[in-house]
Amino acid sequence: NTGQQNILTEKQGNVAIVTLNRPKALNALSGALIQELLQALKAFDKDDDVGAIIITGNERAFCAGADIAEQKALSFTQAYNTDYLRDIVDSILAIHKPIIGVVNGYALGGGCELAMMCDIVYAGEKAVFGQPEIKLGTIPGAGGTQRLIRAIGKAKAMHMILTGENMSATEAEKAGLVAKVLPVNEVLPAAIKAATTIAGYSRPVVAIAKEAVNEAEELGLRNGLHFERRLYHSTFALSDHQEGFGAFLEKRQPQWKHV
Ligand code: CO8
Repeated sequence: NTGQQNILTEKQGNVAIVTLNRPKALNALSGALIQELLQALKAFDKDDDVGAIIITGNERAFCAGADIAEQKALSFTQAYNTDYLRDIVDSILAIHKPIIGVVNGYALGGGCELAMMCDIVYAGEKAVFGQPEIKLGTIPGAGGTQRLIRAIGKAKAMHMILTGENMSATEAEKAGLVAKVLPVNEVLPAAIKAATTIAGYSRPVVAIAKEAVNEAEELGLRNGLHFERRLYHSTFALSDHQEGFGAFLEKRQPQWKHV
């Protein structure tokens, strides 16, 4: 896509890969990069060939956060009126297909927040997670104070946000921020494999499962269980449900129609 200057996109089978590509600024989230990223995610979400999406960076940096140079010049009113933050948080929440974040190198500030906006995170052994905004005289602005506490608990989240200290990939895995840590060269292939597996299931069922899990962040247990049961029962209306149950009983592989 010739309109893209800050990201690269490709498809491998039914998996779409978006690679942040502003290496000179460690993939910092400029307004232009955010726009391209969101455009690509929305296009892949609509693309019937795509069953899962990967967001990654390069070996040195997944993403070093908001573009500090771009943000420095903003007044309160300009920052308030800048839609980047709201756009990125709301738009990524609205994507139906699962997003896997593949993190090598720095995932700092908005970069750590972007990783947390992904549904699953795979990290390379040298990945570094952090919310260093405090060192710049600000606080996380795209979910850091809200999502980190849910991912790793108050003790560690508060410590990270108030000290600005980073967390290694191994620590992040132990704390529950990432699903898997792998050697640097293996992490993207492993994520593509997982994404291919996910893309091989019924698309509406995958989307419903993602929705149910994400709703757990919003609802109390009783309402969450109720919401889950409603979605569970709704899958009975899918022809893929008939197919999946039938194929099991007939001891054959299911042929999903994604309806
Ligand atoms: N913004 C703009 N440029 C950046 C950023 C950034 N966040 N991070 C690095 N760069 C640039 C550097 O200025 C440098 O450019 P140049 O070569 O022209 O001088 C280049 O990338 C390479 O960086 P370094 O020379 O600093 O590389 P080092 O290996 O010495 O250090 C670090 C790497 C430790 C990652 C260091 O670059 C760093 O600390 N970066 C800033 C990290 C940070 O503070 N991030 C938080 C930003 S605030 C934020 O994210 C608020 C969240 C708001 C939500 C975002 C959604 C829009």
